[in-house]
Amino acid sequence: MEQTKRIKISVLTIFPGMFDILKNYGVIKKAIEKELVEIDIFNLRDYTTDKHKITDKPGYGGQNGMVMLAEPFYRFYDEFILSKSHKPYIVLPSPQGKVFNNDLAFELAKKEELVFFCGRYEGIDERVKKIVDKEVSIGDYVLTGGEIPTMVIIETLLRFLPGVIGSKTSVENDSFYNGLLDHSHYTKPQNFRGMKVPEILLSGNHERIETFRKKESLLKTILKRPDLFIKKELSEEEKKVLIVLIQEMFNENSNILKESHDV
Ligand code: 6GU
Repeated sequence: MEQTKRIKISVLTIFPGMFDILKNYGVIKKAIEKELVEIDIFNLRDYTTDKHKITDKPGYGGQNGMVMLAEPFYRFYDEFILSKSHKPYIVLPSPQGKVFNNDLAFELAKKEELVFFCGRYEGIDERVKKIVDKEVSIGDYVLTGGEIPTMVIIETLLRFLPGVIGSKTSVENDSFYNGLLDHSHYTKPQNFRGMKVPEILLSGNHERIETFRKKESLLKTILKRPDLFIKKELSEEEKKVLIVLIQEMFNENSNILKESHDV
């Protein structure tokens, strides 16, 4: 039995309804049902102080656009966070944050409790950042709010919780987990519109299949994401697979070697 770890996630947003999409489908819905994760959505408007429940005002300094007020975030912090014995880890999705990747998702998945502050419009009053543990960006482009990035981050980190994805090996084989892209996948039929499944996958020889997949993973990474390959520390086994791959290429195409000698 894999050890069960539970994680509690709270989200503060002016659009609570957006998170129905995250909570009501597929793997995350099942994870909630299995009580591996609790996801609670809080409406930022419930933490405003005026009768119109205003969450933003024009920014100081003559800039265009609205800035989200610090007060509702601090009220949530005082009421919800300070009351706890263990302080949750607060994430602020923002284009100015550390760029999100699998390693950061893995780190976040280790926390017992996470809170996401979703900003909108031009931004959030800078003073909110004082109570934030980490600003996280999902890439070098700008979205109108933190809700979709929050969902991206939650979905990614939940895949690392034991029990959320059916088998541990399918998470470990995923792209990026070991610094390489995933190998290709096929299902029935064996011949689809003239395109055949590689024979080796039908052979039943698990060792050869494993080597074939490692070769594919290495080759795909080199060809499609050389930046990842440069950062990758190769294991002895991976080096052996690469050697065989290169040997095979040169055996079939031995001209390359000859030409380079002829120069
Ligand atoms: Cl986390 N927020 C917003 N608003 N835009 C982004 C982002 C986050 N990451 C990339 N672009």
